[in-house]
Amino acid sequence: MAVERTLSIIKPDAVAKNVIGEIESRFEKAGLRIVAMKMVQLSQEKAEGFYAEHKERPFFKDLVGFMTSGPVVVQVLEGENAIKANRDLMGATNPKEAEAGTIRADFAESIDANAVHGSDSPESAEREVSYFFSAEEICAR
Ligand code: RTP
Ligand code: MG
Repeated sequence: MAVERTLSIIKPDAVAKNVIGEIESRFEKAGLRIVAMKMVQLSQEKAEGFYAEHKERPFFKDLVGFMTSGPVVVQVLEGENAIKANRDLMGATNPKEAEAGTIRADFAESIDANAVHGSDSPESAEREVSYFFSAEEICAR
């Protein structure tokens, strides 16, 4: 097993619900470490660039509108198989399909307001981590 880093975002709905700590706790209990973290209000441009892979999709405008609707917590999680481990903790994109006990099953309202983001591959993790953090902002153990 390999130690990986992945980008995690606590989305505006979960920040508004005041469940940042409960979500972080799930990462920590699963053995993932937070090695970089900040709370930010995304600009439209920053959100569009982040989700550029979806720019031709019908939900793109709503997605960008939602991601800029309030502050988010952006963080780097580190651990064994961190990319998949985080996706497993998150649950399915649509909370109605998310397994019981996952973050989206417990905290998300809808496919749009679905509480968290997690990188979906080593390539996207690398791109997404460097989209938000410089090397000096990541605190390696
Ligand atoms: P994320 O990127 O946010 O971690 O979510 P994901 O990998 O599970 O889903 P993805 O396919 O990358 O889609 C990104 C976000 O777009 C919204 N979405 N809406 N209405 C729809 O059919 C639809 N499909 C996707 C979701 O909020 C999803 O998290
Ligand atoms: Mg995705």
